[in-house]
Amino acid sequence: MKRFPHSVPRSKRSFRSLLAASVAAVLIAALAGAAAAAESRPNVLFIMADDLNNSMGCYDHALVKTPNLDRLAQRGVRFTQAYCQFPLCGPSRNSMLTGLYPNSTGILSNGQIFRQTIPRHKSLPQAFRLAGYFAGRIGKLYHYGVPRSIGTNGHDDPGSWELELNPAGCDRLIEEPDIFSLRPGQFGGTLSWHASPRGDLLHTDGLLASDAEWVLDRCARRNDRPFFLAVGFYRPHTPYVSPKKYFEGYPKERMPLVQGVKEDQRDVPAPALASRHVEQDRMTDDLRRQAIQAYFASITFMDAQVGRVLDALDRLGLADNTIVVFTSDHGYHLGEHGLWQKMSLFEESARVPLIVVAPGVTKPGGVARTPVGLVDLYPTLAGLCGVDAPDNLQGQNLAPILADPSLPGRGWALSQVTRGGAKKTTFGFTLRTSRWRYTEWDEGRRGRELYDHQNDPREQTNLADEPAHADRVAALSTQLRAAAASTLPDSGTIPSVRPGLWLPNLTNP
Ligand SMILES: [Ca+2]
Ligand SMILES: [Ca+2]
Repeated sequence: MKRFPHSVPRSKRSFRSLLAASVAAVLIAALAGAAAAAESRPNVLFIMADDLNNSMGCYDHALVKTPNLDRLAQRGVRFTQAYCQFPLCGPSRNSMLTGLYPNSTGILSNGQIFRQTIPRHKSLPQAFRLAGYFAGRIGKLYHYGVPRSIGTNGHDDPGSWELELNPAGCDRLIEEPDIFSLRPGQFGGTLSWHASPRGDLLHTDGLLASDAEWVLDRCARRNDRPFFLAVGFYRPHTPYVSPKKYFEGYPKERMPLVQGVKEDQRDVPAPALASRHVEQDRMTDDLRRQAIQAYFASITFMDAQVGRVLDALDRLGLADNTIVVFTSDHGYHLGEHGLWQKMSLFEESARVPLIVVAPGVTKPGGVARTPVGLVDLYPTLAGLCGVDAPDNLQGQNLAPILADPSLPGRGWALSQVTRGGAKKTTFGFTLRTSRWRYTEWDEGRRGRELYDHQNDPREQTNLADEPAHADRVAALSTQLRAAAASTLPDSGTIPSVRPGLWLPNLTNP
């Protein structure tokens, strides 16, 4: 006859109940583990600035104050040699968000979207959305005409998001008549600025940060799905409008002017300087100082708004499980080589800030000095989050470098730009290695440039025609052409923009 439990000696009984309790605990732990596994995929907070070069505190700029981005950099890895693939909003953003070089997106100018060339390609946020993430966008991720399209979806891709927010602030809706411009009435394509009497919260970027706080709060309370939240600030893109107090942090007389431009330009091939604007050549030193002051003020204003978003992430307890990326779509000239704005292949225009904080992967205060590209972000984020990515992505996964910033990775970055009109387009390609920048215009037919960053970080002396560097030029040319060839799709040709596909309708707000 079987013994009843009451006859079991006390010690054994407690052993059995312990065993049962342990089994239950293991089961509960396993179930909880499965649930945790589903929920523990990290969130992504993808923050961009527009037209921001590396004028930031954490990139050792002597004047520009970016305390919030500096503190973000302290939490993770700062890349000192990150480059865009095309120094213009639309081509750069389409490349970054598709994980393909411009030669494979076919987007080589503004006002277009990759759905017009490769409509079936899965974008970065779309991949997250289809993997069960909540994917949202606030502000500018794909191209926008700034400032005209602020308040609209811009040249957006609806398939990328399930939430889009497009705030428009006083900079767009009230103060445009007050903005000074080198070309009166035009604000986006030329230098223009305004010290606003209104406070942060009334400006478009202030509204963006408020919207981000609101969305993050919702994500924190409804944490059944991880999120991919993209926040695209508009500053410091022209017009450089920010509250007056930010201008006061940069006394005009202290703004640095580039000297020796005429001498510098002598060894530069003409296409390298073709992004010049006549009205910018004619600026007085006083106007130059005003422009730089306003650009720097816009950066610090944007930084303050980023700080509000990062504070929300901390306050809501999301920081420990959220990957944060901060970058810009391309760099920016402030008079170097006689150039302003973008569309050049010099360092100031091709280089971007890039900060990545990946909890459990990055360590605080990391600095990666190897060349990387914005095209690398898609495979990196998809890899970190276990999200299925298309097979044809062309960037490298930066996860090993995030874990160990001393690793060399691929070791080069490639950027390109177009010259000439739509009917007679030629390309400039530039290859950046850790030491050298090598550039070819129209496959060398319209000039070459070689700069030694170890001895010439401002790219003042073009060494391409120096006999002493002939072997180096030949080797870099071979490397550049192989890299450029690798940016084409399998068909070998750049996809053309096809009419009849998605064409956003832009209206003023
Ligand atoms: Ca831009
Ligand atoms: Ca020069």
